[in-house]
Amino acid sequence: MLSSRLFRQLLNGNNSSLRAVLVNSRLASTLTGNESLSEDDPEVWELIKEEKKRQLKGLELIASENFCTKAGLEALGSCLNNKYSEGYPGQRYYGGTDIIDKVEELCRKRALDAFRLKPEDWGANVQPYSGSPANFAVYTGLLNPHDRIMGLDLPEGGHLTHGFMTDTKRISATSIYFESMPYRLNPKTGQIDYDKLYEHARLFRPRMIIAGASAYARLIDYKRMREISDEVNAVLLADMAHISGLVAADLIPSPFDYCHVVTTTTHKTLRGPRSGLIFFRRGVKSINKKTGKEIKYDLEQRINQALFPGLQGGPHNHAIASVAVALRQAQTPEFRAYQEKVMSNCKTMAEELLKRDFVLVSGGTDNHLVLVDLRPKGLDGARVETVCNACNITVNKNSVPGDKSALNPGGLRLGTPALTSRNFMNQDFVYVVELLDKACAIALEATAKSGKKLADFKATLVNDPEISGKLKDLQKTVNEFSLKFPMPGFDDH
Ligand code: DSN
Repeated sequence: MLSSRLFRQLLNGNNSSLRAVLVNSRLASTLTGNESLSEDDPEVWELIKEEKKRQLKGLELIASENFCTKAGLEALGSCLNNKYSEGYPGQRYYGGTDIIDKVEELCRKRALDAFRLKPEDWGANVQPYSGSPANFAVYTGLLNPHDRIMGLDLPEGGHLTHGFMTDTKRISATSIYFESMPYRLNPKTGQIDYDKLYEHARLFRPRMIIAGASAYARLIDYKRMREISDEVNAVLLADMAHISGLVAADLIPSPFDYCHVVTTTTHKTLRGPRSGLIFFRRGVKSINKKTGKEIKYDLEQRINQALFPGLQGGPHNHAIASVAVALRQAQTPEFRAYQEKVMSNCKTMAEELLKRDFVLVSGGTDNHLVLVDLRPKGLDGARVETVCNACNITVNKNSVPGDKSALNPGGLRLGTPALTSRNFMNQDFVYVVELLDKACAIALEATAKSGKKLADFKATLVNDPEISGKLKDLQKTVNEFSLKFPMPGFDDH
């Protein structure tokens, strides 16, 4: 019997008559579906192994990334992927969904438990494919086209789906279908300017205000945001994607105390698979002053209908099961200890950066990330990201307040969740900052040699023997250091 690999090699070779014989022979049916990935598709297998090596030997500092657990990945790669189940538990458009119903119910229950919510006060939709679809489902369910929304401006730390547009273009669909007006940071403090938000909300009269961010190192004052929302009769939506792990661990103020609706991704601090969740209030919203009758929230049906059938099709049941796994983990003491370490490591990272004269937007951090303003050092995000990439330090360039161009931003966003999942401790982050500082020194040196153009800068990194030598040395140091640490997940993929 030919191995699948040899069979494929022969099939893909130049000998057309051999190919014809193989295709017509019973050998062509050797694909049983039970071949391992390495046997069935060595090309994809090799790429996955390559990516695993990249993750292992690098320093992952992208604040929104994490390493999903082996258990979570197992659920993700399970037979639940095979099942269609449009609808919700008990009301499906397909047969054979009894078990799927149980999986989804379990996930919904764990979603409430993980955030200490009572089912009479809150409900959860666990079907969003990720954070952006979750947000769009909330807008679709609760707003009319062209209703007004206010979110933190993207260049100030907000998210695309909070209504991002520029002077010349409506970039996010959330600014195409709805009218958006941003709120911003106080330039002096680097923190959300709630007074301005209040002033502008009273003029703009939004139907929804969004509390949430992608690159904000401070805590959000949900109480204040609810007061502003109430004043203008707006729904308050919290997008807690970045911080949901910290909220689940009860280490920072919870958006559930004040918001009407809460969305999140599940793969950032929460450390699950790539997916999304929506939480909505249930029960009594207010009492009618004239009649004395209770007025109930009507968020649940509107959001559920918007998500399905409004926007999505079949739920990703494998992802839902994997989210359930993450949500159970999120209720353990180990998870809380992990999140404490995420925050403590982040404090250490911020302190070490400040010691090395880096400027941090808002001056520090209260969560899992820091936003570094590189401009005072004569650097920008693109240059430092490029140098870091060449030495396997993975970061992302980020706008900082006052940036003129989103394509060439002046900042760098750094987060601790991923490396903390690899057991990095405070002293390890001291060293991580030392390595980052070395990368910045190389970036400065290359800038001095290459001038203003990014293309010239990139060419200098490759062509200047002194610079490329320093890059290689730094890469070696990074690799040797990173490879000492374990990583959640499968051994080689
Ligand atoms: N891409 C995510 C982040 O990096 O924050 C948000 O969607």
